Amino acid sequence: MAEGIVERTLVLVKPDGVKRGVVGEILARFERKGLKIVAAKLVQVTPELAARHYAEHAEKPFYPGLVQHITSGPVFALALEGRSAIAVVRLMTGATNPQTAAPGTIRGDFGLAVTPNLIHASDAPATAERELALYFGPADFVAYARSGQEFT
Ligand code: D4T
Repeated sequence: MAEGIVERTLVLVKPDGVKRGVVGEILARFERKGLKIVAAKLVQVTPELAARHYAEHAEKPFYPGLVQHITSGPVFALALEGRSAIAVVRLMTGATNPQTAAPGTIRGDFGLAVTPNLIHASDAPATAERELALYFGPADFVAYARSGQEFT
């Protein structure tokens, strides 16, 4: 019955989420869904790391504000693993603008403003691979079996 290949994806709870104290609530949603935490840490993003992470947006008008926000405090970086994890996490994240993100999604349930939109989630396999390598080294990943894995 299991469908979809097992993938890894990067999630960042952005500084607004960390400062508001909703890391636990966000993490709980992913755990409840059946995704496995395979690496996690609190990171103070430097301007250099922000520039590498958001290189594709460098020419966009919102870029300076985006870099200012992501470097304004710690992010909680999380590597999640599971079947179709990239698409599943994007669905749970919701649309970029929390004002139009569907209720039930993280952005739809927790926010109102687009720059402090709570979380970042990788959008494709190549992006996930590149972004995971920005925040984690090979030694950060831990292998273990989640109980109940036969149902996910
Ligand atoms: P990420 O990549 O962070 O999961 O966000 P999305 O995939 O949903 O959205 P995106 O790449 O278009 O934007 C990246 C990041 O920029 C912020 N942003 C975006 C902003 O501050 N102002 C804006 O007008 C837009 C479009 C929010 C997410």
